[in-house]
Amino acid sequence: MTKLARQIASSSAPGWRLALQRLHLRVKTGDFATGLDLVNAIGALAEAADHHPDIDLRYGTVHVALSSHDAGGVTDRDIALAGQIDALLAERGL
Ligand code: H2B
Repeated sequence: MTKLARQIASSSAPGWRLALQRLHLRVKTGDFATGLDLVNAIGALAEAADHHPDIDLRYGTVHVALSSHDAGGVTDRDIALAGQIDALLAERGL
């Protein structure tokens, strides 16, 4: 198991799953406005980090996928942003 796979499997990014070379998280937001607000907050983190997730906003859910395009897979930059997104969700009780 690689170091990164161990990090994903342990506590670095709980709730996230690894598939197709990306880290995925589905967040239940309950309504569109809460999801939109979350997308904006994740966008601000992404701009600050210069690292940008793919985000799918639906009425009651937001799906976030993280990978490093230049590396063609998951790197420490994705793990770091996943951690920041987790902190955001905890602040918001999501
Ligand atoms: N975001 C993601 N997810 N992967 C990247 O490789 C990436 C990025 N590269 N945001 C950044 C921007 C790069 O284009 C700039 C030049 O740093």
